Amino acid sequence: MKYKAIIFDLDGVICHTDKYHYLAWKQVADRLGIYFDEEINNRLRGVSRMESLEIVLERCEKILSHEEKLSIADEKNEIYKNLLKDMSPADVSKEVMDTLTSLKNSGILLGIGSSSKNAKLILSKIGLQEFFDAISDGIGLAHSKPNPEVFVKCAQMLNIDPTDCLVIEDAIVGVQAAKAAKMDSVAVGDAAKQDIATYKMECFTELIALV
Ligand code: B16
Ligand code: MG
Repeated sequence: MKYKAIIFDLDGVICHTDKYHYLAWKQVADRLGIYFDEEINNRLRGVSRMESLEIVLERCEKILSHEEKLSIADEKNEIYKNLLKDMSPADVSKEVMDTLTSLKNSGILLGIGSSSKNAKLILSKIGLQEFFDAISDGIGLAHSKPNPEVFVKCAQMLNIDPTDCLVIEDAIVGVQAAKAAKMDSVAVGDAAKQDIATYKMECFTELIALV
């Protein structure tokens, strides 16, 4: 096999809660009278909650204190978590589940590298909290993607050299983070619209031939 480990981004790769991030930010932006649309939401992919808030606030004329910003971020997170409440294993497609199972059976190590502080909550809802060999999430992360920290931490947890890892990402900042970590990457979804990753993938099952 070409790689010893695969590190998956969570949102936009294993499951799709991007629509919930959009709805939650939209509700908060509307309350604050700030313009927000799907194009702005696309810039939030892979970006931490507080950095996402700064992007949302680019169109806010008022200067907010750090405490006010924390409170808005909490408000958004409560709305988002409420939208996650009905998630279940049915939110993982058969194609993704079959591919993950086949890779696991091949003996390659599987990790998660997500910017989300809710990653473990989401994984438990979709029934995959015990599936991965390592989960590197947004909790305790000093730098958000495109910084390589989240992927470097995952490689350390797996006890694997970064150059032996392959990252699967839907965010452009995520592909940049993989590159900065000296890892090859596969772009899906939004990230696949640009030629920045090592590979592009339209269908998840293509991954089996890549590793
Ligand atoms: P939270 P990923 C990222 O997850 C999302 O793509 C991004 O939109 C979100 O702002 C970020 O998590 C932080 O999420 O507010 O739950 O901590 O794609 O890196 O799995
Ligand atoms: Mg993502």
